[in-house]
Amino acid sequence: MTATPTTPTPSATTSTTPPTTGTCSAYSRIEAESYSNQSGIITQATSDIGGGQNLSSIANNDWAHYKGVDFGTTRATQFVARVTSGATGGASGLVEIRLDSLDTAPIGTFAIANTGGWQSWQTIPANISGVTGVHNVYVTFTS
Ligand SMILES: [Ca+2]
Repeated sequence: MTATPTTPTPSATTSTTPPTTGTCSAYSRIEAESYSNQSGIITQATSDIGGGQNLSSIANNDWAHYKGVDFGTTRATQFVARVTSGATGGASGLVEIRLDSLDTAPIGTFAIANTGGWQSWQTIPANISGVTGVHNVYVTFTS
């Protein structure tokens, strides 16, 4: 199994006014390690901007869950993540974003290939399918 350490930071972007309600705004930075629950993931110190921690040891079928993320009333159409990967041999990981259940169809996906090292951070945007309201966000990993 190929480990693909990545640190998605679920934060939607839009040109509209951010919402002010909900347990956690989709329009502010959400630290990946602030998950409510997860499977297969560990946290470690990060060299990314701002320090703190990142998710690590991410492998196939691992996931992280973020409770009560408020997307507001205007459709959010982009998800932006900070990621890094030192995977070699052309290996890449697929990140899928789901709402409210691990079994729902993804609202957005993006792939992560080698970024130049395991602490070589890049910002990756992904389109999402117009999300409003408060949701439990699941980020799942396939490699
Ligand atoms: Ca972090």
